[in-house]
Amino acid sequence: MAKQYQTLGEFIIDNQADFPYSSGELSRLINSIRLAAKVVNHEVNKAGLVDIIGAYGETNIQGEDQQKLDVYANQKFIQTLTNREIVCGIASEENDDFITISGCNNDHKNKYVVLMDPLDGSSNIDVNVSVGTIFSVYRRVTPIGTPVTKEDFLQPGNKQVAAGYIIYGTSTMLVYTTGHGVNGFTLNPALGSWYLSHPDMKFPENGRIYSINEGNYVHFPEGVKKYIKYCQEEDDDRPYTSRYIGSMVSDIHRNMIKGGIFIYPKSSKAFNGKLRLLYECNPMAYIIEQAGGKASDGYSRIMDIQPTELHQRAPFFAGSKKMVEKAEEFMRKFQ
Ligand code: AHM
Ligand code: MG
Repeated sequence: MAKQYQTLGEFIIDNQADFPYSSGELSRLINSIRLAAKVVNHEVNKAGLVDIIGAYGETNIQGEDQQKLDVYANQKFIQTLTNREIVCGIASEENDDFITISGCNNDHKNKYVVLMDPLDGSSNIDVNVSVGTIFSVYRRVTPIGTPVTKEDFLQPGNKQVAAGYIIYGTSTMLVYTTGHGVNGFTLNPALGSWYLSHPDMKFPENGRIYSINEGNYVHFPEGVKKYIKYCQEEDDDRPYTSRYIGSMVSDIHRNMIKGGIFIYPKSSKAFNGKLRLLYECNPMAYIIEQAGGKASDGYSRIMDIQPTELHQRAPFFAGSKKMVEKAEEFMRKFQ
């Protein structure tokens, strides 16, 4: 039960019983994430002040330039997650392969794997626009006591035990779910504490915002083109409003509060779209569904896709249930 002025620490303790497995473990895991988030937030906040913006000079597996803050955030999250005896493996957008964490006795006894995008929307850093961190947590499927394998990471989204995002925006928020609704905490930077500011977040069933990179219009499938035209038509509550930040975390966070749909479809240039299934689409889909929204690839549920690759991409249609259903209707009709 949400209480006024509750801190994240108090909230975790009060809600430990909600976690289906060992409650102490989840607390330690969320604790390490909240700590890394504070450290990264501190660095993101002074991005314009010190010489930390700009390209790092290397490219990641997707061939994209890595920004210095991407690398920094990646290191901080890996460090803090490694220090607690709870995570046995980490997969990150910034690492070609997954990382094995053996535990201090080198016994591979830890039970959870974390998949993350340490700094999503990082092209926005240089222009002082909100960025985010996304994380997804699974229980390992290989036997405890053995090193993690790819199988532990290639689980469908419906097997997630926790997921969340951090948004480094006008204020910094941590929003997460363990399968019992979605709660949002805002960081008080003076005190360094997270306070429950958005208890039991709900995606409005319908909305009036559509978020899509319309610059790619000519490359979109017919169903998406027709849906965009539908959003722009005059009728009842339409035309809708177009809002696209280019940071998925921020776009979806806004739509969750105001009601809307976020689409990153496949296109004639990118057959599976751009966003990564395991550490971008799945965790956001878990949060969205837990808040009463819907997330699909245009035809079926994102969280039911069986992954085959760590960095695989998926088309993403996510947000207010009625809007996603309408977009799917167009996808089916104009296949
Ligand atoms: P990134 O992980 O390399 O930052 O890319 C993901 C981001 C999303 O946050 C955002 O929705 C999308 O890329 C924007 O892409 P585009 O510029 O093609 O619209
Ligand atoms: Mg990303």
